[in-house]
Amino acid sequence: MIMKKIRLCCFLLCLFAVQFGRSQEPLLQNAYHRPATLLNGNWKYIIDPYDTGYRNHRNWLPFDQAESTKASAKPYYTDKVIENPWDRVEYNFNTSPEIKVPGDWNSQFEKLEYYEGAIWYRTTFDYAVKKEDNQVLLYFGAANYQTDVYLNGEKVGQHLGGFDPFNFEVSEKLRSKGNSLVVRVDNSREKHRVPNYTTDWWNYGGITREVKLIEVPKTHIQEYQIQLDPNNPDLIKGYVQVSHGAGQEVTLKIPEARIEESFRLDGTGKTAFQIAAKRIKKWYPKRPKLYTVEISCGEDTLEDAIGFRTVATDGPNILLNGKSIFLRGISLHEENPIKVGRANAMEEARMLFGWAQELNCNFVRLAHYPHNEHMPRLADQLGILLWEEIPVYWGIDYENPEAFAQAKSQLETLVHRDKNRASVIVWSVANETPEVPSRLKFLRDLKKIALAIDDTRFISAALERDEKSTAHTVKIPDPFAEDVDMIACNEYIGWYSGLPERCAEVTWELPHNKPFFVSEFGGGALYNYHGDKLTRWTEEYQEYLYEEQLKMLRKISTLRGMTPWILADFRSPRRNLPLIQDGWNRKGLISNAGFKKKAFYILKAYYDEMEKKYDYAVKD
Ligand code: GCB
Repeated sequence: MIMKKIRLCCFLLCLFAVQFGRSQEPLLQNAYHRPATLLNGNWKYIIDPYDTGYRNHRNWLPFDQAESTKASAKPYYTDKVIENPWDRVEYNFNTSPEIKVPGDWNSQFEKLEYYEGAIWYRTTFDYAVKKEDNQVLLYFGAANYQTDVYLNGEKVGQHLGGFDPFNFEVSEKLRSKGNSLVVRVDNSREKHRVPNYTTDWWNYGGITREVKLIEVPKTHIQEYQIQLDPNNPDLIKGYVQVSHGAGQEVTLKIPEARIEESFRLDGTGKTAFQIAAKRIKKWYPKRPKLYTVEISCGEDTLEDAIGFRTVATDGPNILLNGKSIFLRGISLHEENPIKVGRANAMEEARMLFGWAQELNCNFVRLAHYPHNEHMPRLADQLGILLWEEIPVYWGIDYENPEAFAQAKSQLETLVHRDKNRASVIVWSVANETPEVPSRLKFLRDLKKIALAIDDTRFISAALERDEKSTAHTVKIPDPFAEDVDMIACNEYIGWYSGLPERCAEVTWELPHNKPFFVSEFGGGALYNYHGDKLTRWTEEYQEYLYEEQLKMLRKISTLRGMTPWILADFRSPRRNLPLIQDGWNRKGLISNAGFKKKAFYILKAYYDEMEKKYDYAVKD
């Protein structure tokens, strides 16, 4: 009975934390271009598998929620210093070891390779506020999964979600000297989290992206959307929202196109506008033209680099700037297989996109969660179109409002963060989710959420086929197919279903008059392992599989692209076959040492051909 009550209590507190407990500020748009003080570097850390520094061991309540325990030295966030010989404090950040921020913990220390649970981080710093009524935001690019943030012993807020950025206002708690910033990160897999128990990727924990302080004037540009009007590409359309900006004037400049316009903000600090898109050259993969856009209001000025293009579907066609295109894509995880670990540096983004370009891709699927903001920004520069997604993956707890709240917040943040990136053309709300009654509403509600922020891109999801190994027809019976703009499907014929020759036996039945897209197919191969084409795990098997897949896919008249699985081998605790997998998913076209497997060249040859067929230039 007591246990039941405690569990109920924990659940309610948890729910409270999701609904109301985040003193999180709305995410600042384009934090990327704001001058900032980086807090990256070597932080102190304490591994806390029993939550000793977080919860009261008697009632399991977090110390930061139980009034009675506030004065105690136990919570690690108080960052207690041992002052007297008789002090009883059973932790000490000052004498604890150091860990790199940003960086996942698993790849930094062997003892943490498989660790799932909580780790405490601490850094100290001085900070001089530039102007008295400025706001200072503490910004995290991402931390996986639950992050509790404390500044100078006080709770700043909590964030749930492993791959999305968040920021808290810390102006009131900041000191000019000797700040103690303590961050608890917990990557436990839980039923109501998104994703939940099982993923086919490594559950890298920790502060995986940069941490910085951003100081903005009280009246500052909070968010904006600036792009071509999808219905009239002669117009630039958008809005600007200014925090504390009611009634003020906002100016928008695109100097290279000699555009300069001013608008009056309404009572909520917002203005919507339309400007003639004269002298604007369109963005497209062969010519990824970006313009410096400058927005200013009062003392605040912010620059962005924005490309202008339209994207639409017309029956089975995908139209970029009005011309039909084929998405020559590849899926990739945000992982550096050579270093091993979560990728977080710009050079790593360049390496991953560089490989995709060698394959002659014009499209990348950023699987299976929001990647670092520098990925879409670099894609904008390189002319790579993108599919972005949230980790609504396999078994999600659809009935649970908390799971929905977490999926919603991840999707909102992603769409909000990247809605000005020309490269991004697809918001995907799910990957291979099993059909259960509550799931359809869950996905439809997510679709509404994405569209409410940005209705100019495609909504999609990686759906499943119903192919039975004996049937000759492949269908996509998923009712969510009605709701998506692009029918995307993960198949794996020739790997999980039959041998590669099966591809020749099946016919696809696709009644939808929409673009068809294969979001995944592939098979595993260990680099430099050779044999005949029917010996699984050889490069020859994978090569044969790609040949047969492409023959099959060529026959589908509505096919407008694909992102085979996957660019490079990646770490997964589900892949345990000794001598072949050893903890790696081997479906990469590139090995974990960066070497290309035979199948790489099969796909590249096909993409070279598709490039010629669909190549186009826009008259500006
Ligand atoms: C899938 C999943 C992907 C897996 C892949 C595989 O369908 O979407 O995350 O890694 O299959 O290798 O089985």
